[in-house]
Amino acid sequence: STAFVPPRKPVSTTRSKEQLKAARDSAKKAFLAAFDGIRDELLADPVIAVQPATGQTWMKRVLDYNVPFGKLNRGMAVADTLAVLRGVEDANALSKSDLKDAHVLGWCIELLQAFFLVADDIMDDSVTRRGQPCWFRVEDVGMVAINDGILLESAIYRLLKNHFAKHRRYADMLEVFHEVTFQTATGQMLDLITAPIGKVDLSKYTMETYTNIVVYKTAFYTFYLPVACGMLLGGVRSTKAYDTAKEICVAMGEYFQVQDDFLDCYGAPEVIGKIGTDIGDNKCGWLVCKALLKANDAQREVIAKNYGKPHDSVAEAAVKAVYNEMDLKSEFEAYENKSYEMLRSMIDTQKDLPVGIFDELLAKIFKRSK
Ligand code: GPP
Ligand code: MG
Ligand code: MG
Ligand code: MG
Repeated sequence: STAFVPPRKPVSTTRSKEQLKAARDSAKKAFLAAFDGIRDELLADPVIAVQPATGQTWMKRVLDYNVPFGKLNRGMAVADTLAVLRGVEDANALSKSDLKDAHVLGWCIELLQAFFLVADDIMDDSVTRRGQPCWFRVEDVGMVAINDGILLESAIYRLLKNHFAKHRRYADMLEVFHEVTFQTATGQMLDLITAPIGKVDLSKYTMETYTNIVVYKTAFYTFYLPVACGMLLGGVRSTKAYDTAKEICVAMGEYFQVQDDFLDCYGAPEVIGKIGTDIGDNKCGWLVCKALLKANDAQREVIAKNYGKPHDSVAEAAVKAVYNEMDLKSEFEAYENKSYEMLRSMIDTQKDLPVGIFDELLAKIFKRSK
């Protein structure tokens, strides 16, 4: 396998902040515009099209409620990655056929994300998602949501078959979606069994356990999958390049999930679109792991008494008061700056892929508030 030769100079360095933002907005608009075609294609699927109108309408509702929302960072990262590999300014400058392919794979990733979120919200007993009730909480949905999740996942493989059955990397595409799904479900398993309802065991909440959970449940599907999809479209064959991408994406994913855990407690629900549940759900989250490293006996006692009590706002407030007392916000800020430095150096010292692939990903998440 031959090494990838990166374009000589990152093209975007000459552009102002405003120009970059305008380019990003326009790429997002194009990505969202592609969803209509994706949805219609899925509704026209031979399996769906022969069903009674009630079934077709339900499928449409599942897709429209759960897929084209959120930040869409994962989905758009496919086109961003491909643009860097092609040496063009940004996703907007890709050829029509490259952009189409990147949009299809991008929506496949957003379908995977929709599937995970529908299922995760049932398991975490969450209330809202992306500023609306979780799908399973919608009046006539309930546990039908479990099957809807399976439909969302199945839709990925309909799109892949429709668009890439003859692509030379079709098998690699299928493999990366399957592998990443397996890794994510493994992380979700660890997340759930480390947080049994009604059984609080603070000795389990260590940073080692934590890191392992988040790498599997978040990092692979959030960062490695979009980058790998862009690389497959870009014709990258070197195994080393995929390994390097994985290493950086895993580190980035860990940082991203620490942010998610911080925002679960400190984010504003109107901004993050969801109401935090980690304290009540007994989760092995970053904040509780950090708190237990610093706690004195009294603080540890408060956590032990109040952690893992679902839907108990008094208990939750008591835990949050301890977090505030320990100034975990400052701990998080320090972690955030340290992670940024570490990621920058990982990105800058590797020679297997253009730095631009990771610059954009890092820029989008550094100090994020949602
Ligand atoms: C994030 O956990 C991880 C996922 C959404 C992956 C779920 C995987 C499955 C196989 C269902 P989280 O519960 O912290 O996310 P959020 O805060 O968005 O609910
Ligand atoms: Mg969860
Ligand atoms: Mg959750
Ligand atoms: Mg969370």
